[in-house]
Amino acid sequence: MNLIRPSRRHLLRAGVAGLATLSLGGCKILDSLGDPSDPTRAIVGKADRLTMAAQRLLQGRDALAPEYTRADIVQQMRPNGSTDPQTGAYLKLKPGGFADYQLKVGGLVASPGSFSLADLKGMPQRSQITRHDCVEGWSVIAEWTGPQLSTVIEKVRPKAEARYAVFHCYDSMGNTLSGPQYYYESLDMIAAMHPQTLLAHSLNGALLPVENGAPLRLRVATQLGYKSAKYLRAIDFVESFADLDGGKGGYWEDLGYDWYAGS
Ligand SMILES: Nc1nc2c(c(=O)[nH]1)N[C@H]1C(S)=C(S)[C@@H](COP(=O)(O)O)O[C@H]1N2
Ligand SMILES: [Mo]
Repeated sequence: MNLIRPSRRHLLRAGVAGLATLSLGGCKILDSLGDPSDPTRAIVGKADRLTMAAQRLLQGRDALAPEYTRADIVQQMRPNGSTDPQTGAYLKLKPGGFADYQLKVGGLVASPGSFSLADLKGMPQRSQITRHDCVEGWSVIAEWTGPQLSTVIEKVRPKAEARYAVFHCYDSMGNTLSGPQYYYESLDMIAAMHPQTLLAHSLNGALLPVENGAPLRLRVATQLGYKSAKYLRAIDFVESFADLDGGKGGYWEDLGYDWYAGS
């Protein structure tokens, strides 16, 4: 703690005070997970009270999200946002059961690559049962399986200038003057390399249904639901996302949500 400068110490104290007064008031939690007043469970709104720096200092940058058991999976993953993309490229892939799917990974990397589902399934796999918290005030526990994003990152080898991974999706959220508004998200390298950040192809032991992001979605166990981009098309490593769409690093961020959605 003696590394913390006074300004940050002040910030931290404010953060801890915020934590102590958190509650889940107004939130509908679908899963019954014990005592809702336990501050480690209170997620909605926490990102507003703690800055990313303070939270990472408090928890450690590799702090793990809680993992659960199969007995804690009490319902299906509730689909939200896009549930049936209608863009041309997606509709071309879907009838063949996504057999021709390729995840393109490029940008500021030494070795750009394209990965089929077989490639991704051939990498070391991780299954984790974690809670998904949507800012709308609901949570669901589900089991996600796929390679860690870090495995793919090690293959493409981002250059030193790469600061963010940007995730481009197949689904359009509507149209703008310059064309479809595709869903997108971004993570910094710490979150991208986190052991619980997965490229998930399976949900609760079965292939990912279309409504939950088939054939591949990002699963960020340590942050709120909107960071877990579904229908992944490409991952691009960039130095800055300021010139991308609304410039805030994600579809919902452009509409005002926090970029760092630590939970
Ligand atoms: N491509 C894409 N990813 C997305 C969304 C979306 O609309 N499009 N919605 C986000 C939000 S707000 C949530 S809560 C989760 C919902 O995931 P689910 O449909 O599997 O429950 O996906 C996130 N990722
Ligand atoms: Mo959400």
